[in-house]
Amino acid sequence: MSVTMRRLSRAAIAGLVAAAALTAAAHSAEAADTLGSAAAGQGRYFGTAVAANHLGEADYAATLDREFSSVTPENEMKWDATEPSRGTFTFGSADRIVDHAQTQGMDVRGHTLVWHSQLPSWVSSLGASDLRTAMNDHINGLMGHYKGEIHSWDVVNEAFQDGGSGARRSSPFQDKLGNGFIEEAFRTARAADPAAKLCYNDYNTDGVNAKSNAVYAMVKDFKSRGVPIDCVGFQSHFNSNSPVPSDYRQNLQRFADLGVDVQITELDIEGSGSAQAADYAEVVEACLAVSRCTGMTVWGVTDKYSWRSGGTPLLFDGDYNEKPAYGAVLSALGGSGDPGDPGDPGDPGDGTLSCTATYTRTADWGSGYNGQVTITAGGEPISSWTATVTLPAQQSVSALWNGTPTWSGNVMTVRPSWNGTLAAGASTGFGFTVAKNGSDAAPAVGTCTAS
Ligand code: 9MR
Repeated sequence: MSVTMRRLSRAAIAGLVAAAALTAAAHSAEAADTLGSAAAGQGRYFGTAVAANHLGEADYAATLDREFSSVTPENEMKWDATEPSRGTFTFGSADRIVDHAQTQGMDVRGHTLVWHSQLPSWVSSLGASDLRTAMNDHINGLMGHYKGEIHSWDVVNEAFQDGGSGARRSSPFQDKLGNGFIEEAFRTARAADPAAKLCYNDYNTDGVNAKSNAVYAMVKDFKSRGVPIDCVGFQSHFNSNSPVPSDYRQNLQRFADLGVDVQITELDIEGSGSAQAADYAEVVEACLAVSRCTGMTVWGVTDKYSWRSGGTPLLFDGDYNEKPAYGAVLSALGGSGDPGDPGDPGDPGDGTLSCTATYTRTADWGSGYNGQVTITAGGEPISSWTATVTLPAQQSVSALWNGTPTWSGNVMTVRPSWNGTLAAGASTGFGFTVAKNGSDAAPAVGTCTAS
């Protein structure tokens, strides 16, 4: 689609956008009972990553449209999706997301212009001078197509190495263009769409550490020399190996003090139940405590489509039920649940019984291992649960505790032995011992059902 066509289509839906915005405003005036409306009450946006190929799924679209006020295309604006061969731009999937967001009155975050990953091989094989031209052409191509339609762009993504050195990551851009590529990308981006906020985005920069210190030094230098940068994105992918840092708020604040906005751009926290809920609340509270933290984005709508789906890191389970983490975020945002509202499936009091099942390997001795499945009730108390575990064909289970299994081929269906009754948000679990018989693959845990 050409830039001109995109502008025409935007004009055509302008009326719809205005109508949707009015509806959203009326809704938030009634009760801040969704993430987006509660965040708006705090002067923030609450967004999610979105995949174009799920927009046709009714529950996905309904949850997205009800709860979120901003979207980030999860993959559709990346270089491999938008310029798979030089000078040929393909915007179909990204346009679907942007059009959907606009009809719902949502903001759009652009992700991402210059990144070493999801980069077509034609880019990596260019020589320095051609690469510089290609980088600027790519920025101009994307930002021109969406000019005036993107709230914030992740101009450069993940340009620093992990670990203690604070060095730049090796990439075609870094290796061929040197440190100056980041500055050049930001200058090109500012000229391409002066209305968009220009962000640097990275992970493992959420606390004060060598990597965040290096990004901090770069932003400080950019601000002192007038290089155009407006915001820093903190991806915030957390799990037990990389928990929410205790100095998270302090780190956000020190960047804000440099004169840039900060945004939480890809939040997800592996886990379940009240522990996961508490971690989510901590992140939201940190953002709200920093006046220049302008919004938060979770990295997906539902656990079932998360890039870390095994870790159930999001706010809605695979059946779109609100998890305890959802309630914790909503209440940290100052919102209130609305029991009985048919628009809020999974609210306490709505009668929807649900549970989630998450798997971890707790021990391994080469020829065998122990697995543990944690069952967590959703927003209602439950009296029983059922979880399925599919074992790799070679493996066999020699023992199982705290559950009652029935077998069909290599699929084990487990029901409670003594531990069926769970309060809302409470957890139990069962364990089992497996002989690998030559296969080290992990079992697959299916959807949990509650009664
Ligand atoms: O969630 C994205 C996943 O669908 C892709 O396969 C993956 C490929 O690189 O990228 C994921 O999103 C990443 C984001 O673009 C940048 N920060 C890390 C995210 C998780 O890997």
